[in-house]
Amino acid sequence: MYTQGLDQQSSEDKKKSARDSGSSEDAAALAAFQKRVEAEEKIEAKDWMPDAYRRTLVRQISQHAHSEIIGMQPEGNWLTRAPSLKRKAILLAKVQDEAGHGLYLYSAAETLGVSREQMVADLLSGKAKYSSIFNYPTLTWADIGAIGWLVDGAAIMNQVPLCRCSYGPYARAMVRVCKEESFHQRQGFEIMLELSRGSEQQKAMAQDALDRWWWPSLMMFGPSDTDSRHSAQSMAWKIKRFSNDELRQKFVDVTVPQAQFLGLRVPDDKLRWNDATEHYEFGEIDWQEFHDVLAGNGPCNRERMAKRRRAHDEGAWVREAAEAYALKQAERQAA
Ligand code: BYC
Repeated sequence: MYTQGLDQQSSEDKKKSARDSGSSEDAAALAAFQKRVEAEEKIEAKDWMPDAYRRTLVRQISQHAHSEIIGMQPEGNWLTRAPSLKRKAILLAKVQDEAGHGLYLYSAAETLGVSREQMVADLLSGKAKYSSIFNYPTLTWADIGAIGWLVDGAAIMNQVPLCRCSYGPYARAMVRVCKEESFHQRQGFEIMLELSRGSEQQKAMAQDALDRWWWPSLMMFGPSDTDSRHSAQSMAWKIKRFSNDELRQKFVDVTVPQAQFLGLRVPDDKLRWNDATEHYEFGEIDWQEFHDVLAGNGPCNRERMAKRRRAHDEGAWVREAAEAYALKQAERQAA
């Protein structure tokens, strides 16, 4: 047993130094890994994986987790102003789900060897990104409808394929996240339906929310394929199953008929159905706006980060209490 352990250790060491030195064993390990990915085998936490695959996953999963956590803020803004007790209970459940998604995703990223503390530090220092969409304000109750309908709708389009991601822990976390996102999307659409069938003023609120959230929702899918620096490699590794533009197109094709059903106008003069391609054509996205938001200069970037930092500081006592409790439990068990 002991010898076998040593043998395994030394062969692992050999593999590692071969990888580090970029020798032919490195190429063999990469080829074997790619073969597993092609065969649709799930890669698990303890399996060998290329460093770049690990880094890509940590980047994407932690960005996804941060998006869920920051994403609680725009809707949280309406918890105390929801128009009825029922609406408040539904919204509260949705915002709590988002906290839960953040936690599953941090756990999935931790399986790759990064600590929660490190990920949170990267968010708070501004090093790590979160989704651009959460840097827009929620000005009226209709924005809560638009977020559920459009933002969660876009999230589902992007995340359902992630249930088939090659990395097992991420793929499995996404199954439950997607089920919950489905409920979120429906509650948003239902708010929009009620408003668009209501008074002229309510209908105008719904239209105004669609006007403000449409283009930022299209930006959620990321840069166009020609500018997406990670897509080609992430698709080869089967982390991503569709390109940014493919998912954006699917979203437009599904969502435009929903807007028509609501009797609302999508704010795009170039939007038209193409019989030949059987897709909607749509206007050019304002990529300057997207880059400004990513650079920290969106309408609410500073507010969102300031609130997150404050919440983190104010929660210090909870983390300390949990650590003290865990220590006490461990001491009791040891005794
Ligand atoms: N916002 O090469 P690309 C939710 C960055 S939360 C900000 O295409 P990739 C919800 C990208 O990170 C939903 N940054 O990258 C919660 C990269 O920068 P770095 C959040 C963006 O990774 C609460 C650079 O641009 N969903 O549903 O191949 C309430 C180049 O892009 C954005 C996820 O996180 C953006 N929109 O593709 C309601 C899904 N787009 O890292 C709802 C998981 C791109 O090189 N993530 N960037 O500095 C993904 O699927 C992919 O990471 C993306 C980007 C499609 C977003």
